[in-house]
Amino acid sequence: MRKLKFAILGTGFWAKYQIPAWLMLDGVELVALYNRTRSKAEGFARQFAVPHVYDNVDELLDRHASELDFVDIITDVDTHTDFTLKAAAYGLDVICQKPMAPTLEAARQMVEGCRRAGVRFYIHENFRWQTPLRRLKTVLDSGVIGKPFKARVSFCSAFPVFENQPFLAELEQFILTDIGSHTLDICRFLFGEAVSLYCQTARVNPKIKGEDVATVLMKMQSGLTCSVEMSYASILEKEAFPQTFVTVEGALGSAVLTHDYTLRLTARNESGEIETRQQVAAPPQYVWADPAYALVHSSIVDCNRNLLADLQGKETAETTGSDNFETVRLVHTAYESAARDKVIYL
Ligand code: 89Y
Repeated sequence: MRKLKFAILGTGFWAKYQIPAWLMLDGVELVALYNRTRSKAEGFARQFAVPHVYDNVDELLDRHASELDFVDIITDVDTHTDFTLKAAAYGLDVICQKPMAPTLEAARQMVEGCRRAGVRFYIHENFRWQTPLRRLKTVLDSGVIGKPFKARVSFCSAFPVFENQPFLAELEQFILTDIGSHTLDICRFLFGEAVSLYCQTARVNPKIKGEDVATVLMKMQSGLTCSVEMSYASILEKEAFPQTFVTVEGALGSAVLTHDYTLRLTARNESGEIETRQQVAAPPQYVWADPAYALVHSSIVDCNRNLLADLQGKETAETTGSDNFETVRLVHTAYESAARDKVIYL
């Protein structure tokens, strides 16, 4: 099968992992890099033998659109809409990092713009591709704990996230866009769509602009109630970054995803006694991954593989633009709920 040619727009923190993750897959060829600071893109080009470097997106698209199949946008959120629509205007398929856009309206423009241009549009949303979460989904789908009626999804940490990603401290809307995009997507992945949502937020760290704590309560279409907590202000006995913990209670048992990728299943055994079984769903290890982020970085490979399979017409992508629009809707509904202190019906 012909290799799909692509360009990466943005060579900041995430490109360090996104590029080697792409290079693990057969079927793609990285042709060009863009970064507003050219020297950074040049460094990556030398490291990964990428032939072309630009500090102007229009120039890159103008020169290479005819040979490219898609672009992978890994810039900060403020440029996502502009770059997506530019690439779509050249007839290129687009992959864009989460969060899709700074506002729901901008996200709508991106989905609509790509649809009108007749190009495929995907969001690189990788948390749902983490090994322990995939294992949990398999367990829930097996029916072993029966119909889930209640769940808790938790991402609480004191990891110094602003050291590696200083721009996060400048966001007026921080944790719901940065981590809520992931945790609320995990809820959709595991439990389907929501019908109502209530949210409270707080800012504990005085050095950042946005909220660093959020608690969301959702009623899902299935009837399940789901509480989602996220925080970067949580000084806990055992730091767990970047793990998401999940507890699901079903009519026949419960599933608990906890520290160190441990999944505990509790249900009645054949003799009717309640029994807990444990398994460990550790992520694959890659030499290029930062050990502190290994769980997240390894999931980039599986996310990219799924998007590539869709581009090649072999599989359906999970995180298309229109699917992820529903996650963006939850994020912004959460802000609205917190601002109005009201339950919002979706
Ligand atoms: O930006 C975030 C992400 O997508 O995963 C973890 C992170 O790097 C910090 O919250």
